[in-house]
Amino acid sequence: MRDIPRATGRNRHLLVLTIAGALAILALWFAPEATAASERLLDETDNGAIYVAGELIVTYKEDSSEEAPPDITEILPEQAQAEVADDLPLVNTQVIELPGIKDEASENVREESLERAKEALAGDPAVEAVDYNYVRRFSYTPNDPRFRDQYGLRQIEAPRAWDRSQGRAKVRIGIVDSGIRTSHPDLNGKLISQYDFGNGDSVAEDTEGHGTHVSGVAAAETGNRAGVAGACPNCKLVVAKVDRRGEIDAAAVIKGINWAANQRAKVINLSLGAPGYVEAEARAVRYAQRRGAVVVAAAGNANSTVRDYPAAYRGVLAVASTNRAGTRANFSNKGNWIDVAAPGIGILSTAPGGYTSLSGTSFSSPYVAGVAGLLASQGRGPSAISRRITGTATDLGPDGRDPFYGAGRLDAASAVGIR
Ligand SMILES: [Ca+2]
Ligand SMILES: [Ca+2]
Ligand SMILES: [Ca+2]
Ligand SMILES: [Ca+2]
Repeated sequence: MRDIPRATGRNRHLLVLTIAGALAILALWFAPEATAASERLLDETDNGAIYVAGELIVTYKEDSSEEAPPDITEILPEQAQAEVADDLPLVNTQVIELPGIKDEASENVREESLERAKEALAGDPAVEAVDYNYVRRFSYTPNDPRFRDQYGLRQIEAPRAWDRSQGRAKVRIGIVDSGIRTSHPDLNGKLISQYDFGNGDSVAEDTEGHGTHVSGVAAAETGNRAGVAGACPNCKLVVAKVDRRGEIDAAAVIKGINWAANQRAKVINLSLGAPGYVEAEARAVRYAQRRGAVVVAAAGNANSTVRDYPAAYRGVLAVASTNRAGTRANFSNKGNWIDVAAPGIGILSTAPGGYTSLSGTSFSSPYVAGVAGLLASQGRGPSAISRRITGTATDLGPDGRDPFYGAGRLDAASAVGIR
């Protein structure tokens, strides 16, 4: 009755170890700098409530409060390795941790084992109640005054995602674009490094306003009581300027991608493109991926099925635009090479002289890049991030993957693991 069903038999253990070993190797391969297990392992009840895996809150009967609580851990079988993790004497309660259950690889086995343990403990006469250590959250709404005008962040469920993760400052998003206004009050703490490949100097001044806007969509200073919020509030930026007076060529883009990868960007955003395949550019994308960066690109604004590059290179997340109503923006390119969609009409963000609203797939792409930054902050590598972004998108238009929305509209909350 009290037996906790976990991995039974030696073969099962070996299998679990082998899988764990393989996963560890994969994790290293995809994310050499990933800090795995940076967040607590969470499980879920049948009705969707989320709790800390392998933990129980045991509350003793009030009349036993004069005495020390009984050693409740003895009730459980040895494999559960139950131990008291915390005492809460004012409510006559202990937090019990069960590493033998927590370390179980299978979510189902973990959940069933903990339920058994919960029932076993609840049967003890000294025990009043046994509960899961349910997760509670801050309801984070940023204090940035213009946040109310950022419908795009609400549409992609960014505020709910931020309850789970606001990103980490060690995660750098590479912006390969027209540069950045570094003195902007909503960007001035964000820049790690910059280079100007258009003019061949070390200052990526933004004369177009495009890169400043894109930078803000991805990672504007958030929660600073100023201006707008960014999709990845805590991510930092490395910015490559690749235009010269607004003109861009593939050679400059290649240099920008290479540089951003070498600056250890975990995400590279390319809000630029046009038709015309360049092998070296495809190779620059592969180099960046090998260095641990996920590459995200605007699908283009020609309302065309002709492939835009870099968006259509293999492995790049090609981002189409949706509007405020949640349907396709009429300029957005289409085709089976589109991966995902994000808001792209009337997007408010940082401008060299303040703030402005702009439209285009250029401003959809950095939403995806920002959410990729949240996912990189959770320790995921480029392939996992791509799969996560497309796998959790909200299906729009024709059922399933389609040429207009790809997998659907970006859902930041689902992507970071909030259901
Ligand atoms: Ca310059
Ligand atoms: Ca702000
Ligand atoms: Ca793609
Ligand atoms: Ca669809």
